[in-house]
Amino acid sequence: VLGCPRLALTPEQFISRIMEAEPPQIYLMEELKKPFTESSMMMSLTNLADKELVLMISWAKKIPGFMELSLSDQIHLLKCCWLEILMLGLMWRSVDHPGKLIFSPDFKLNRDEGQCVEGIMEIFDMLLAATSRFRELKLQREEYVCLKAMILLNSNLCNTTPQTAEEVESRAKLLRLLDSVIDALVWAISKLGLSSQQQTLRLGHLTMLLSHIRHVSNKGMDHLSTMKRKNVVLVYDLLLEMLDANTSSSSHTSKAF
Ligand code: AOE
Repeated sequence: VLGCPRLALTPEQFISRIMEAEPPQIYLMEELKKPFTESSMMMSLTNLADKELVLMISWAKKIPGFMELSLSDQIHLLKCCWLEILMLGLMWRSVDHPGKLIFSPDFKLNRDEGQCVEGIMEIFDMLLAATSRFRELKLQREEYVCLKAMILLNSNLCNTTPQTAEEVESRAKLLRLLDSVIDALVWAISKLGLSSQQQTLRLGHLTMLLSHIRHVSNKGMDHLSTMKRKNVVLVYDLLLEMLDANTSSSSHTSKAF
Protein backbone atom coordinates (compact mmCIF):
# COMPACT_ATOMS: atom_id res chain seq x y z
CA VAL A 1 0.00 0.00 0.00
CA LEU A 2 2.76 2.38 1.00
CA GLY A 3 4.83 1.87 -2.10
CA CYS A 4 1.83 2.57 -4.27
CA PRO A 5 1.80 6.30 -5.16
CA ARG A 6 -1.89 6.13 -6.03
CA LEU A 7 -2.65 5.50 -2.37
CA ALA A 8 0.08 7.61 -0.77
CA LEU A 9 -1.23 10.06 1.79
CA THR A 10 -0.35 13.74 1.73
CA PRO A 11 1.34 15.02 4.92
CA GLU A 12 -1.96 16.70 5.80
CA GLN A 13 -3.90 13.45 5.43
CA PHE A 14 -1.22 11.55 7.32
CA ILE A 15 -1.48 13.95 10.27
CA SER A 16 -5.26 13.81 10.37
CA ARG A 17 -5.06 10.00 10.44
CA ILE A 18 -2.64 9.98 13.37
CA MET A 19 -4.67 12.69 15.14
CA GLU A 20 -7.72 10.41 14.87
CA ALA A 21 -5.66 7.50 16.22
CA GLU A 22 -4.96 9.36 19.49
CA PRO A 23 -5.96 7.21 22.48
CA PRO A 24 -8.77 8.49 24.74
CA GLN A 25 -8.09 10.12 28.11
CA ILE A 26 -7.58 7.44 30.70
CA TYR A 27 -8.63 7.46 34.36
CA LEU A 28 -6.88 5.61 37.15
CA MET A 29 -10.25 5.10 38.94
CA GLU A 30 -8.85 4.03 42.25
CA GLU A 31 -8.82 5.49 45.74
CA LEU A 32 -5.48 7.31 46.04
CA LYS A 33 -4.59 6.64 49.64
CA LYS A 34 -2.50 9.53 50.87
CA PRO A 35 0.07 9.48 52.22
CA PHE A 36 1.49 7.21 49.54
CA THR A 37 3.83 4.42 50.47
CA GLU A 38 6.57 3.35 48.10
CA SER A 39 4.52 0.32 47.22
CA SER A 40 1.13 2.06 46.76
CA MET A 41 2.73 4.78 44.63
CA MET A 42 4.42 2.18 42.42
CA MET A 43 1.19 0.19 42.18
CA SER A 44 -0.74 3.27 41.03
CA LEU A 45 1.92 4.13 38.44
CA THR A 46 2.21 0.62 37.03
CA ASN A 47 -1.56 0.10 37.11
CA LEU A 48 -1.95 3.20 34.94
CA ALA A 49 0.90 2.19 32.64
CA ASP A 50 -0.69 -1.22 32.20
CA LYS A 51 -4.02 0.30 31.10
CA GLU A 52 -2.26 2.72 28.76
CA LEU A 53 -0.32 -0.10 27.09
CA VAL A 54 -3.54 -1.73 25.92
CA LEU A 55 -4.60 1.56 24.30
CA MET A 56 -1.09 2.06 22.88
CA ILE A 57 -1.32 -1.20 20.92
CA SER A 58 -4.62 -0.05 19.34
CA TRP A 59 -3.08 3.36 18.66
CA ALA A 60 -0.09 1.86 16.83
CA LYS A 61 -2.36 -0.28 14.68
CA LYS A 62 -4.11 2.87 13.45
CA ILE A 63 -0.90 4.51 12.20
CA PRO A 64 -1.13 4.32 8.39
CA GLY A 65 1.25 1.60 7.18
CA PHE A 66 2.06 0.09 10.58
CA MET A 67 -0.05 -3.01 9.97
CA GLU A 68 1.79 -3.58 6.67
CA LEU A 69 5.04 -4.18 8.58
CA SER A 70 5.92 -7.75 9.54
CA LEU A 71 4.30 -8.85 12.80
CA SER A 72 7.69 -9.31 14.42
CA ASP A 73 8.66 -5.72 13.51
CA GLN A 74 5.37 -4.44 14.93
CA ILE A 75 5.95 -6.25 18.19
CA HIS A 76 9.62 -5.33 18.38
CA LEU A 77 8.96 -1.63 17.77
CA LEU A 78 6.36 -1.45 20.53
CA LYS A 79 8.53 -3.36 22.97
CA CYS A 80 11.44 -1.01 22.37
CA CYS A 81 9.62 2.28 22.81
CA TRP A 82 6.59 1.81 25.08
CA LEU A 83 8.05 3.76 28.00
CA GLU A 84 9.23 6.60 25.74
CA ILE A 85 5.70 6.83 24.34
CA LEU A 86 4.19 6.87 27.84
CA MET A 87 6.65 9.55 28.89
CA LEU A 88 5.98 11.77 25.87
CA GLY A 89 2.23 11.43 26.51
CA LEU A 90 2.79 12.38 30.14
CA MET A 91 4.80 15.45 29.08
CA TRP A 92 2.06 16.50 26.68
CA ARG A 93 -0.62 16.24 29.39
CA SER A 94 1.63 18.20 31.78
CA VAL A 95 2.85 20.90 29.42
CA ASP A 96 0.53 23.62 30.79
CA HIS A 97 1.17 22.73 34.45
CA PRO A 98 4.72 23.78 35.44
CA GLY A 99 6.19 21.67 38.26
CA LYS A 100 3.47 19.01 37.99
CA LEU A 101 3.08 15.67 36.26
CA ILE A 102 -0.48 15.01 35.12
CA PHE A 103 -0.72 11.23 34.92
CA SER A 104 -4.51 11.41 34.56
CA PRO A 105 -7.29 13.79 35.61
CA ASP A 106 -7.52 11.85 38.87
CA PHE A 107 -3.78 11.35 39.43
CA LYS A 108 -1.51 14.41 39.47
CA LEU A 109 1.83 14.71 41.26
CA ASN A 110 3.65 17.83 42.46
CA ARG A 111 7.43 18.14 42.63
CA ASP A 112 7.35 19.59 46.13
CA GLU A 113 5.21 16.84 47.61
CA GLY A 114 8.31 14.98 48.70
CA GLN A 115 9.90 11.67 48.05
CA CYS A 116 8.66 8.18 48.76
CA VAL A 117 9.77 5.93 45.91
CA GLU A 118 13.49 5.26 45.98
CA GLY A 119 15.30 6.56 42.91
CA ILE A 120 12.26 8.07 41.22
CA MET A 121 12.80 11.79 41.93
CA GLU A 122 15.70 11.87 39.46
CA ILE A 123 13.33 10.57 36.78
CA PHE A 124 10.59 12.95 37.93
CA ASP A 125 12.99 15.90 37.51
CA MET A 126 14.21 14.82 34.08
CA LEU A 127 10.59 14.52 32.94
CA LEU A 128 9.76 17.98 34.34
CA ALA A 129 12.82 19.45 32.59
CA ALA A 130 11.89 17.95 29.21
CA THR A 131 8.30 19.12 29.73
CA SER A 132 9.58 22.67 30.31
CA ARG A 133 11.49 22.48 27.02
CA PHE A 134 8.27 21.56 25.20
CA ARG A 135 6.53 24.46 27.00
CA GLU A 136 9.25 26.91 25.89
CA LEU A 137 8.93 25.63 22.34
CA LYS A 138 5.10 25.89 22.53
CA LEU A 139 4.71 22.35 21.22
CA GLN A 140 1.63 22.03 18.99
CA ARG A 141 -0.69 19.00 18.98
CA GLU A 142 0.15 18.22 15.32
CA GLU A 143 3.86 18.19 16.17
CA TYR A 144 3.25 16.08 19.27
CA VAL A 145 1.45 13.32 17.34
CA CYS A 146 4.24 13.27 14.74
CA LEU A 147 6.94 12.98 17.42
CA LYS A 148 5.10 10.09 19.02
CA ALA A 149 4.85 8.21 15.73
CA MET A 150 8.55 8.99 15.11
CA ILE A 151 9.53 7.44 18.45
CA LEU A 152 7.63 4.28 17.56
CA LEU A 153 9.06 3.90 14.07
CA ASN A 154 12.61 4.90 14.96
CA SER A 155 12.95 2.84 18.14
CA ASN A 156 14.23 -0.32 16.58
CA LEU A 157 16.14 0.94 13.59
CA CYS A 158 19.64 0.72 14.98
CA ASN A 159 19.44 -2.51 17.00
CA THR A 160 18.70 -5.01 14.28
CA THR A 161 19.92 -5.99 10.85
CA PRO A 162 17.29 -7.62 8.63
CA GLN A 163 18.19 -11.13 7.54
CA THR A 164 15.39 -12.87 5.67
CA ALA A 165 13.76 -11.48 2.53
CA GLU A 166 10.65 -10.70 4.56
CA GLU A 167 12.70 -8.74 7.10
CA VAL A 168 14.39 -6.76 4.34
CA GLU A 169 11.02 -5.88 2.85
CA SER A 170 9.55 -4.88 6.20
CA ARG A 171 12.61 -2.71 6.86
CA ALA A 172 12.14 -0.93 3.53
CA LYS A 173 8.49 -0.26 4.42
CA LEU A 174 9.55 1.01 7.83
CA LEU A 175 11.99 3.49 6.29
CA ARG A 176 9.32 4.80 3.88
CA LEU A 177 6.93 5.13 6.79
CA LEU A 178 9.51 7.11 8.73
CA ASP A 179 9.90 9.39 5.70
CA SER A 180 6.13 10.02 5.77
CA VAL A 181 6.27 10.99 9.44
CA ILE A 182 9.20 13.33 8.88
CA ASP A 183 7.33 14.92 5.96
CA ALA A 184 4.28 15.28 8.20
CA LEU A 185 6.31 16.96 10.95
CA VAL A 186 7.95 19.32 8.45
CA TRP A 187 4.48 20.16 7.10
CA ALA A 188 3.14 20.80 10.63
CA ILE A 189 6.05 23.15 11.34
CA SER A 190 5.54 24.95 8.02
CA LYS A 191 2.00 25.89 9.14
CA LEU A 192 3.31 27.99 12.04
CA GLY A 193 4.29 31.03 10.01
CA LEU A 194 8.01 30.93 10.79
CA SER A 195 10.88 31.93 8.53
CA SER A 196 12.49 29.06 6.71
CA GLN A 197 15.54 29.20 9.00
CA GLN A 198 13.32 29.20 12.11
CA GLN A 199 11.48 26.16 10.73
CA THR A 200 14.74 24.26 10.29
CA LEU A 201 15.84 25.17 13.81
CA ARG A 202 12.50 24.07 15.26
CA LEU A 203 12.77 20.70 13.54
CA GLY A 204 16.25 20.31 15.01
CA HIS A 205 15.17 21.26 18.54
CA LEU A 206 12.11 19.00 18.51
CA THR A 207 14.00 15.96 17.25
CA MET A 208 16.89 16.53 19.65
CA LEU A 209 14.42 16.29 22.53
CA LEU A 210 13.78 12.70 21.49
CA SER A 211 17.26 11.69 22.62
CA HIS A 212 16.47 13.01 26.11
CA ILE A 213 13.27 11.01 26.14
CA ARG A 214 15.18 7.86 25.20
CA HIS A 215 17.61 8.58 28.03
CA VAL A 216 14.87 9.05 30.65
CA SER A 217 13.12 5.94 29.39
CA ASN A 218 16.26 3.86 29.87
CA LYS A 219 16.53 5.19 33.44
CA GLY A 220 12.85 4.39 34.01
CA MET A 221 13.27 0.86 32.67
CA ASP A 222 16.15 0.21 35.10
CA HIS A 223 14.07 1.65 37.91
CA LEU A 224 11.06 -0.54 37.17
CA SER A 225 13.11 -3.71 36.94
CA THR A 226 14.77 -2.87 40.28
CA MET A 227 11.37 -2.26 41.91
CA LYS A 228 10.14 -5.56 40.52
CA ARG A 229 13.22 -7.44 41.71
CA LYS A 230 12.86 -5.96 45.22
CA ASN A 231 9.15 -6.93 45.22
CA VAL A 232 8.11 -3.31 45.84
CA VAL A 233 5.60 -3.68 43.04
CA LEU A 234 3.74 -6.52 41.40
CA VAL A 235 4.04 -6.11 37.66
CA TYR A 236 1.11 -7.44 35.61
CA ASP A 237 1.42 -9.70 32.52
CA LEU A 238 1.46 -7.18 29.69
CA LEU A 239 3.78 -4.72 31.43
CA LEU A 240 5.97 -7.62 32.53
CA GLU A 241 6.35 -8.80 28.98
CA MET A 242 7.22 -5.28 27.82
CA LEU A 243 9.73 -4.89 30.65
CA ASP A 244 11.36 -8.26 29.99
CA ALA A 245 11.85 -7.27 26.37
CA ASN A 246 14.06 -4.40 27.54
CA THR A 247 15.98 -6.18 30.26
CA SER A 248 16.72 -9.50 28.56
CA SER A 249 17.24 -10.68 25.01
CA SER A 250 13.90 -12.44 24.79
CA SER A 251 11.99 -14.09 21.98
CA HIS A 252 9.98 -12.28 19.33
CA THR A 253 6.58 -13.72 20.04
CA SER A 254 3.92 -12.07 22.15
CA LYS A 255 0.57 -13.00 23.63
CA ALA A 256 -0.44 -9.35 23.74
CA PHE A 257 -0.90 -9.03 20.00
C1 AOE B 1 3.25 5.47 34.20
C2 AOE B 1 2.30 5.99 33.32
C3 AOE B 1 2.66 6.98 32.42
O1 AOE B 1 1.76 7.47 31.57
C4 AOE B 1 3.96 7.45 32.39
C5 AOE B 1 4.91 6.91 33.25
C6 AOE B 1 6.29 7.45 33.15
C7 AOE B 1 7.14 7.17 34.39
C8 AOE B 1 7.00 5.68 34.74
C9 AOE B 1 5.56 5.36 35.17
C10 AOE B 1 4.56 5.91 34.17
C11 AOE B 1 5.44 3.83 35.40
C12 AOE B 1 6.42 3.35 36.48
C13 AOE B 1 7.86 3.74 36.11
C14 AOE B 1 7.94 5.23 35.87
C15 AOE B 1 9.43 5.47 35.71
C16 AOE B 1 10.07 4.50 36.74
C17 AOE B 1 8.91 3.64 37.25
C18 AOE B 1 8.34 2.86 34.95
O2 AOE B 1 9.35 2.38 37.61
C19 AOE B 1 6.75 8.09 35.52
C20 AOE B 1 7.97 8.66 36.20
C21 AOE B 1 7.65 9.76 37.13
C22 AOE B 1 7.17 9.20 38.39
C23 AOE B 1 7.10 10.26 39.41
C24 AOE B 1 6.56 9.65 40.66
C25 AOE B 1 6.88 10.54 41.80
C26 AOE B 1 6.64 9.81 43.07
C27 AOE B 1 7.20 10.57 44.20
C28 AOE B 1 6.23 11.57 44.76
C29 AOE B 1 6.07 11.24 46.17
O3 AOE B 1 6.83 10.54 46.71
N1 AOE B 1 5.06 11.75 46.84
C30 AOE B 1 4.92 11.42 48.22
C31 AOE B 1 4.13 12.64 46.20
C32 AOE B 1 2.77 12.57 46.74
C33 AOE B 1 1.87 13.40 45.87
C34 AOE B 1 0.50 13.48 46.41
